[in-house]
Amino acid sequence: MLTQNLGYPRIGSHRELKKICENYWAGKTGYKNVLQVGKNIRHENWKLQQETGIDLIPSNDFSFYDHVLDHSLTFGAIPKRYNEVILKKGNTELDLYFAMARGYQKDGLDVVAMEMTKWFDTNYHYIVPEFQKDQPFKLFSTKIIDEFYEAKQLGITTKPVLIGPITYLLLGKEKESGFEKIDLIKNLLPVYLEILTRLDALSVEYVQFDEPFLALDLSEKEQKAYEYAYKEIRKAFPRIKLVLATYFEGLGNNLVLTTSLPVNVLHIDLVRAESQLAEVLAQLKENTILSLGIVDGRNIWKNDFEHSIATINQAIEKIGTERVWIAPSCSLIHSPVNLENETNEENLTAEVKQWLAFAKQKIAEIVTLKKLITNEGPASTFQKLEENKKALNNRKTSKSIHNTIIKERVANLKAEDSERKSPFSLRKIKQQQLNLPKYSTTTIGSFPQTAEVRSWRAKFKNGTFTEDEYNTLIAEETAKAVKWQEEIDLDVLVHGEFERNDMVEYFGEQLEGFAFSKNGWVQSYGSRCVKPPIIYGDISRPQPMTVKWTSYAQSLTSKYMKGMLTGPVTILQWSFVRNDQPRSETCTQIALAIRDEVVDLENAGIKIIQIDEPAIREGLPLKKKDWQTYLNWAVNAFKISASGVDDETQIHTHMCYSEFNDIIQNIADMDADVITIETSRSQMELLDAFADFKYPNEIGPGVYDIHSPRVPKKEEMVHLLKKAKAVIPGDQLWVNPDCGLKTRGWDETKKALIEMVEAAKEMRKNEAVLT
Ligand code: THG
Ligand code: ZN
Repeated sequence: MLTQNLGYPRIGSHRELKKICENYWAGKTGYKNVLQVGKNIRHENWKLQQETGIDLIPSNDFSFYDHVLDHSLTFGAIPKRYNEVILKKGNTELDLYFAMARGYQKDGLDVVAMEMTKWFDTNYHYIVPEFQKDQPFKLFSTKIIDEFYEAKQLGITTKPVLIGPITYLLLGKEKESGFEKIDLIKNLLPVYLEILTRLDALSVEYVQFDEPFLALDLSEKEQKAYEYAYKEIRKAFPRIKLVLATYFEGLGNNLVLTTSLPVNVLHIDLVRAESQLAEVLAQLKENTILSLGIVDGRNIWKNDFEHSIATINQAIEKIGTERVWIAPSCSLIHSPVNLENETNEENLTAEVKQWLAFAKQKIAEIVTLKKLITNEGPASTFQKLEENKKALNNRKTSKSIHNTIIKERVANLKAEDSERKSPFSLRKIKQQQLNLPKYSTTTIGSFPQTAEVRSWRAKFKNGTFTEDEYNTLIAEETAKAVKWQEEIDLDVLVHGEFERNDMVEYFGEQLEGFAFSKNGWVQSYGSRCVKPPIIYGDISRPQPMTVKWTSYAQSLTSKYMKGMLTGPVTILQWSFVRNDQPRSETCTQIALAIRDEVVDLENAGIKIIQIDEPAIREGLPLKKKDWQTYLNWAVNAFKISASGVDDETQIHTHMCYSEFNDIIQNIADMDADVITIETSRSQMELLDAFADFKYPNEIGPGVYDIHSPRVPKKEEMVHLLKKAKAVIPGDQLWVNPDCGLKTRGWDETKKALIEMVEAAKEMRKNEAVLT
């Protein structure tokens, strides 16, 4: 029996990677320092895993920005537009790499970044590979070989990790027509073989191929491609031990295919799909080793040792100890790094802390489980089992988890609680009393979170500022933002969210049933991280969360101030969620808390309230057969949160980061009076889904991309609005940016919004002339 890890967090235990990269991008540090920090993080991670006693330690799991982008560079899948970046004297491979990740605007060049999208159903974003017809591949970056060698110099023979060839292709995007990306396998495979040749020369023993697509729905052609690719690899390298890693779902319909692939070790996710164990054991080929993904890589709860031991023994009984390995369910990049860094009782009480395990603790759990099974550990190992039982029992019986009032409220929900009083057609008439112009202008909610605003919050948290001092500064900043929005003549204003850190964390901190860490950072994309709140108990709202700042902002203006809330599905999706009840139950509890907030805002005189749901699409199950169940409870949760108000109160929602074509019916079912969506990067293509569907409610298609500092011109936005108007009646349209502006600077924000308001005015003027 061996233990293996599939991947360790690479941000560093104190976000060292973020800091060095951002300094490098700002021109504040040199290339060598960046490489050195990367090296330090890798060494630290390898040593830690070695000392803990993990048998197979991964390499190539490190990345300066994103591991999918690493592969594109490795395979030489570099879009042509970066040629000039490569040719520029003095640019290194790292500069090219960051150019692909973030775009390149200097030396008179202006090259856009590659697209980014969500990694399966996680909150991690990867850089999408771009494929042309006949896309050539060649070994360009030798990162994987270099890192294997680097570890070997330290005396550690690692298990290099590669994204498998089929998953790599399926993650990419066809940038021209006339081919299918899966057919590129013939061009791609030789590069894999070359990498394996080089690793072979360095006496590699195990190589891990990540193929999460084996846990999704596959076409027949894709299944054939799997058979082809692994047969070729096996044929070329009979000696190297191949580890095939699947995760995030069960193998389902791909069970027979997967177990027939000629690999030495098959890894399966038993956290997401515990019930697949028996069928996999029954189907497994005679000599294949089964790696049990038993420690949750996607959540922060301590492993249940007793339960895991029973599962492991079930496998051992069937195939013997030698053929059973123990592992985390997936790479640990989705876990925060180290629970030991949580020393602040105010954030995380000792009670909750004893229920948790971050990446470092999960590694130790895997080793302990092996010792318990094989009986090879010291006597103290058994004490660990007792401690584990005690901690789990403490959680099960904790008084802070259960709240009978909220449980009863959920149980007593009626169908009418998730319906507005009247249908939209009637609400629309009543909402005419808001007297908003055609093509009303608004923003999505957040204004720039400048370094200064962040520093106030940091000073307040560390005690340098009193609460009064902090509140005064936030109030001034809010007042400035309100005044400025009035000056440029926006129709519906926002307060700017200067008091908020993150749109999920901010609510988590104010709700009962949530805990939050001080250092529990998880990579979201590149250098950007999030600190997901931890939902450990029944959720309730002890007091209003946003009424004070929203009312204050409303008191400064006679225009409408939009109340800004995060929706229940997004709060659920971007938090670590309790595993002792269904997600749907937790989501409904959050929905009730948000509903109460919406009603309180209405009572405070707020007429327009936005409930953001950017994560509703990414919450979709990975297999289509599970979609409807999810959509039913997710849409219902949103409706519970939105339906406590009168018809005259206008409910907005906002969505981004996804394609909506396949769930347009469900978006309509949410029945928000207005939806604002990200559309500008696709030049309004996305709106076609809404048009084809004859989406009945109002829509604000984003008219400019907020992910870039570029200031759009009025004419561009008028052009997009005309495009929108060609498919959606003008009186259904709003005018707004694609998304919140918190990552932007003030200068470009101001310029862009002035142009945007002018664009809306031009639309109105044109139509006035016509009638
Ligand atoms: N919040 C959460 N998840 C998200 C987003 C979010 N997932 C999708 C998308 N938005 C990801 N985008 C971002 C954008 C910015 C940042 C993180 C994710 C960000 N993070 C700060 C950083 O890394 O410096 C830290 C934030 C903080 O100080 O709390 O800027 O908006 N949950
Ligand atoms: Zn958005």
